Amino acid sequence: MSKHLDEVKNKIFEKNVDALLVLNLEGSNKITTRYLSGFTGTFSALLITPKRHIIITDSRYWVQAKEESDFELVKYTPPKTFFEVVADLISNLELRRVAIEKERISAANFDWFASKVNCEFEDVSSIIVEVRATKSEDEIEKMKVAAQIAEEAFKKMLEIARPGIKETELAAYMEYQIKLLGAEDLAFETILASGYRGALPHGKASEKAVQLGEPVVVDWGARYKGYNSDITRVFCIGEPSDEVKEVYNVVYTAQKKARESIKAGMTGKEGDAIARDYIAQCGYGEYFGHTLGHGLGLEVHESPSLSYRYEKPLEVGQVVTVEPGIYLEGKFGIRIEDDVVIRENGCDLITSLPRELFIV
Ligand SMILES: [Mn+2]
Repeated sequence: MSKHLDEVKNKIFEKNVDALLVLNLEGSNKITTRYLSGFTGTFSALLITPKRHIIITDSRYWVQAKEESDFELVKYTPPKTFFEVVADLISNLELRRVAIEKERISAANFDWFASKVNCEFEDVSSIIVEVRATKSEDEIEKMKVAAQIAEEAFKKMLEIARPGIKETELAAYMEYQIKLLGAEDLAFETILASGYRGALPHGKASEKAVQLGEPVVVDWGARYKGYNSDITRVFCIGEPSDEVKEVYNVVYTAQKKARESIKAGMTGKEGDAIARDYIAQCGYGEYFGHTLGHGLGLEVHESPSLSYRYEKPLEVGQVVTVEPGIYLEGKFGIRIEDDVVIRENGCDLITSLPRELFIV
């Protein structure tokens, strides 16, 4: 049995519930399903009691479920419906209080299902999010591979960069490399924005041609065995202007200060303030509009947060991005992003690509 499943069960069964039900409707809860059972399909339910671990799925997934998971498989075929099978199990096992993640099911599906079964539900979304935030060394190893694949693909993309090439061509080439290098998928849609478009923090690659000397912001990642990397670097084809260099140095120093100070016990808000205060001192405070970083793992944005709104202390083993940026509308944008693991006295880098401005 997986260590994650053990941890989640310990926390949930303290809540005086009889079972945990993980409903994964058209992929609505692939994350928890994979985390607890190993199953990666898009239609299933997990029913977990202190003694039994059951996976319910249809014929599309029977073979896959047996291969990926050691859960006991309950098959169903027409005329039985998915919800009927789940409801029957709940009543046969005499489950009175069932834990569920309300965040991972639509309000309509929940109301409908709750009306068909005779039990109470307890929302445990936040418990599972919390357990997932702290990574094991095994998860961190997967995240390192996800980072290495992404970094290698970026370097290959730089080899084909030349003035006049479209953002979309560079992004497509890099995404192709990510898949060739063994990623199961991209972590998210690649952001690749040159010149004035770099001032859009989430500007996805467009038909715009890259010009000599303008900074190109690239924010990309790979997914490996479920775990994501999330990196941002900036490159220029030829020498950039002095203004670009100046802004780059401010972001570089802000990011370095944050990376060198963040450690367990510091709150997300305190972490965010390290970079934010430095950028403000340099006169660019109003141009850093987003938070310093976010948790990273099976999802690209998860708990915890390096944010002025997050007042909880960071914990050993949590993985976060550190990504200050400055965006000058109509001119250009600069962001530098790395992924780090929180440790007792500091943090360890997962990413290893140089952080200086790349000039090709
Ligand atoms: Mn990010």
